[in-house]
Amino acid sequence: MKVGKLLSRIMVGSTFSMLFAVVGWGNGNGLLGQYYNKGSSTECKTYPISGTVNLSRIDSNINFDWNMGNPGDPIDNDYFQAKWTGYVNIPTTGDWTFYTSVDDGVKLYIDEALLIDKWIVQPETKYYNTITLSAGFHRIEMNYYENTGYTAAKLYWSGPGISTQTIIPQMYLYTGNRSTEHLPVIQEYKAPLTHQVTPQVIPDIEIVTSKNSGKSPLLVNFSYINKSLNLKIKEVKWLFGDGTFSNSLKVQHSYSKPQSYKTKLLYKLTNDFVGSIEGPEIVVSESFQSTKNQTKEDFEEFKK
Ligand SMILES: [Ca+2]
Ligand SMILES: [Ca+2]
Repeated sequence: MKVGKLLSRIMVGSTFSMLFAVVGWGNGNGLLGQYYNKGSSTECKTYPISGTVNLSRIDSNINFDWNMGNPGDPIDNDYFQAKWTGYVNIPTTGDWTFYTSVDDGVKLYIDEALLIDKWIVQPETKYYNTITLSAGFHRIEMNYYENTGYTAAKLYWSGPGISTQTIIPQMYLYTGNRSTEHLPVIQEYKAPLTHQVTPQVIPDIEIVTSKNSGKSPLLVNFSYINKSLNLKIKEVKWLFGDGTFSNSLKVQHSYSKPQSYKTKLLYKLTNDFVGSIEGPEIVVSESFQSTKNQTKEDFEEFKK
């Protein structure tokens, strides 16, 4: 079928499934998940992962909270490793960000790039890194280990058309025959890799203000909620938008001049990550009492 004819059929709205069949999107089967019992702390930290595969299956995506448990029989609750391999089908060319949230260790590769390299014992921690990818299939490999205690492994992405972090859905993940139907054979990774960069932890911080508008003088309480796992805020700088600032974690600020103020929070985390968040715009309106020569109209306006 010619593309023009196909597109015209799509235009009439009845053949979307045919489009997916043609370009190969939307029918991913997941990634190959291979799990290894390692028996000791030393063994589970050994990389690269090798040895006997004790459990092999297709995982529709990587979105696991095993808590104090395990991925399934016969894998133990502690001291195991896992490797997920396959292809991710990138829908649109552009900058793609991959996020891992793991307890304990992780190494994430896209094609030949080692995007995230945190092969350490840690409580569940999220990291991300960005890579420019062309539309189509790219090799993906996530290596993982659990030492003791809690265990979790998740893989998210965001990119053109996917603005919020989302667990990579099954429809974009391919393994086995599903992937080789579309692909030339890609050789194994070569190490060391040239694309390695330091992964960053994503802070999850929300600004809380007591009010965002009101009449002068306006007193506003500024504070924040830190929802980042395992990360504490070490230093802050509140920018109130009127040229003044404060280094107090929680602070009250008084606005006098009627206008709107753009606020911002600069922060430094315990891992020395430095970031900033735009705060709400504070709108201060005229106080009736504080101004002279009020007209009756002003008074009516003030009452609203
Ligand atoms: Ca465990
Ligand atoms: Ca653990």
